[in-house]
Amino acid sequence: MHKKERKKERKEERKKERKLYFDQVIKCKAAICLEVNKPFSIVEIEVAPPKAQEVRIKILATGICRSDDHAVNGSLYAPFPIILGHEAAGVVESVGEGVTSVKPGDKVIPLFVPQCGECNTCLHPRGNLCTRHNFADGRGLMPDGTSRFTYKGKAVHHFACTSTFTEYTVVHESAVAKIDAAAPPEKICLIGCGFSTGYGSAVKTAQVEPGSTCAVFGLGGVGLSVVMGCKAAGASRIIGVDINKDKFAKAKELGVTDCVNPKDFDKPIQDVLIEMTKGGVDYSFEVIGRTETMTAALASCHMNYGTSVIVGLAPSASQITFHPMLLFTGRTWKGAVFGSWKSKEAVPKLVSDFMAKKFTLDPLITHTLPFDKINEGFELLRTGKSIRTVLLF
Ligand code: COD
Ligand code: ZN
Repeated sequence: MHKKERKKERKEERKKERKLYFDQVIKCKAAICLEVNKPFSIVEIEVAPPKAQEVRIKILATGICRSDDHAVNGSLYAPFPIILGHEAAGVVESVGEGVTSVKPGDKVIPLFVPQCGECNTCLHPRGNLCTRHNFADGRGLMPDGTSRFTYKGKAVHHFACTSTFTEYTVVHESAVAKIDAAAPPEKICLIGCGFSTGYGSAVKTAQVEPGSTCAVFGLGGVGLSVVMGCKAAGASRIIGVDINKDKFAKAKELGVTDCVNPKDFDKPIQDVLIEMTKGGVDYSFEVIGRTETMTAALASCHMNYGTSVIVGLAPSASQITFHPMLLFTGRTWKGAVFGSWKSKEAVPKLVSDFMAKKFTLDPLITHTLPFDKINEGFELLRTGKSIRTVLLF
């Protein structure tokens, strides 16, 4: 073939490829956070097709989690403009080259803690924070260093390997799990974060045993999920600790046997719990995110054999000072993200357990709103009126 003709042919091919690419770009509605502390803007964005090993998902329902608000107000670092949201359920719209674990039409939950299945952590029987795909790297980009979102011609950042405040998102294959097609998205979206984080802290991180005594500090949505986990594990006494007494009624419904408000006492809360339990609890959980309550929860568990689990995330600049005697005398101090679950394998099982009625999510969902009312949903969270708000598309 003549050189000139070959050049022309290649040009045509590239044109076709570009056309195919733009034919596959989806224009859809998304809630963008343009700057720190600004309300969400509902705008039309472009979502590029998934590259190799990536999956494009149509989001059906997404929960609003405290960590999204931490990103809005700057206490959790996030690069702006950004599409937040990390607790959702959806359907696979298309897949990139090489994707084998999901196909178009599959119902899925995006995973903010990915599981590649091949790194040292994923291969270890216990670890769950994939070392290949760091959930907290803060770059706000896909693993290849680029974004799939465009707004007014400029790239928009991804969040926590997921970005679910949009009608369509793109995630890496390691950050999505196929679930039961019959599962109700408006409920099981909570398995993507809040529920699994709390429930797993009790049944997997602490491995609460039947007959044990537990104390849960903070009775928000995650704390209530810890309560459910303690109950499922057979705890015989569950002490709920909260400074807001309005939280006690629901906590009791879910299995809390004793409610304690630190404001009702003029001595440290650990002394109250040690007295109540004649020496301290077997397991304590800090589900507030404050360093003072983390140390109080540790001190509340029995020396010799008590275990305390940190579930809440403290402000990034904070440090803890505590007397080494607290650990020297035998207590164990642990922490966990996403309830220690290996996400890709555990999430489908948790959904099956929900379908088999092994636990309920209804008590956690206090509000359901259309996606456009996202700012209203965040106000409900900030004013303490909601446990979880689920946004529907
Ligand atoms: N003593 C007792 N109770 C308190 C105190 C106190 N000093 N201060 C606040 N509380 C109570 C509040 O009244 C409230 O009821 C509860 O503590 C906190 O509940 P919420 O509703 O604010 O929060 P949750 O349950 O939705 O989430 C709490 C976390 C601490 C888990 C969350 O904020 C967090 O830190 N998340 C990051 C940890 C993580 O793993 N996240 C996964 C990705 S999101
Ligand atoms: Zn979350």
